[in-house]
Amino acid sequence: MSNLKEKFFEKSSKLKAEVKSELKEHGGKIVGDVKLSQVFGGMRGVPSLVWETSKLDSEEGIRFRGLSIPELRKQLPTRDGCTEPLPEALFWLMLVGEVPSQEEVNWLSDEWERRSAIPEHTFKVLEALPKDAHPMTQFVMAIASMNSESEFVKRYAAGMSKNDYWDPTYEDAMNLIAKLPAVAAYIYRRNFHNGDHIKADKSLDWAGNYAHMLGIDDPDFKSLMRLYLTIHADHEGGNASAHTAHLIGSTLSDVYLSYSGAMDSLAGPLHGLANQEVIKFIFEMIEKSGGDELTNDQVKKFVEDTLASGRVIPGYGHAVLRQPDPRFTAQRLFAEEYIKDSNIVKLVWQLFEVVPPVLQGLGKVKNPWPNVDAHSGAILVHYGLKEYQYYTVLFGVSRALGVLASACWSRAMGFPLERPKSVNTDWMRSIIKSA
Ligand code: CMX
Repeated sequence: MSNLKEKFFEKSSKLKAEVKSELKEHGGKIVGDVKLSQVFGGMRGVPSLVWETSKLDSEEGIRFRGLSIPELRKQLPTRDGCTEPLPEALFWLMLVGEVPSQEEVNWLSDEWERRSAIPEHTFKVLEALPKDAHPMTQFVMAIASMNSESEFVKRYAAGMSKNDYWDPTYEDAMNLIAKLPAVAAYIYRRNFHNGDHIKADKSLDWAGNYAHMLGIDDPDFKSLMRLYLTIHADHEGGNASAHTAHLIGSTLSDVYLSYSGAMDSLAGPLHGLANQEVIKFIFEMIEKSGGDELTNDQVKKFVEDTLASGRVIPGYGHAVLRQPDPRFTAQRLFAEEYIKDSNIVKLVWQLFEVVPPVLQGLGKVKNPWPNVDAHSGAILVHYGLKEYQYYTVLFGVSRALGVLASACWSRAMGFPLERPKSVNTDWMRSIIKSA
């Protein structure tokens, strides 16, 4: 057994036993009230999920096993002279709660490379789809098609004990994460580079190799990908994609199917697809305003016109956050260091000045600040990745790290089938009457 798997087994078995006895004694403790407005309002703030890998604070933003994004950038191992953290290191941290050593991270890069082969039929599934099928449609189908490889499915069919569920889930999670960059790069090259595919460079790390297979070998772009794939990796359990994976996984569906479902959720414009919507919005603004050097008044007019047409401002607002998203700030710092002269990046910064007061003025938007999706596209455009229909796939490659580390925990802890109570409007009226 590898060091990582062994550590995970030790830690999860210990926590499982502790939680079992704590729940035995304290399981009846009341943890909060639920308001009717929450039942009808997308369950905001209702505590109903357990997620070990990260925790979101509305003011401070995300912490991965207690570490903020600036702390990750300082503490996680790096490589090749790049100062950005390696996503491998974040996965290790999320899975076992420890910052890995350089040697452990190098082991994980090699381990994912070793597991990265993609079944031949997955390419056939992709090739059967029209070239104009949205990249997220292709990503979802490719991931689902790889469930032929699931160790969990094989062992369940052979009659596995509940106590062993964690083991093939760990194997599936590691295998799926290892395969995602090559699948995602295949979709990109198929759609936008005439199917001129690029072989993996086995000497590179997970993110660096993904950049290479996309066809962008600039070392700065590799640094960006390491940062990008780190900061998008997890946002606690209640966000739509993570929650979808958790729900599907709770039926004992394997991680290929549950992660494919997660990607269906990520593909909505209120969630991960917002990254493509942001750059589309910026391109429209440039086209309508007649150039990419605009005054704040021109930017404001475009924002107000968008709102007046009944649309949202993509990249702004959040269901939990009430401050600028630290993932936005991390990308801004990157852009300030590497590409501060890009006009599109400058437009992102102008939007940051203009949008919050306009949204505040509407009097209903709970969070007028930028989220993670407000910045990413402008940086990608700078490095030549202009095909914005593809952007959510990048997000999806990253999100696997947190969601699949959490899937391991869910299996190890033995979490049950998820089954919340639904109600109808008659129930709501009876509650109002009885009050
Ligand atoms: N532009 C215009 N209106 C907005 C807005 C925005 N960016 N954000 C919120 N609002 C509106 C809502 O549509 C809602 O209006 P109605 O009452 O007329 O329906 C009102 O303000 C209250 O919404 P809220 O409680 O502040 O926000 P929610 O928790 O309901 O929704 C989110 C959160 C992200 C869906 C919303 O802010 C939004 O639509 N943002 C734009 C899309 C986006 O960037 N999504 C990406 C989020 C990050 C991610 O998951 O990747």
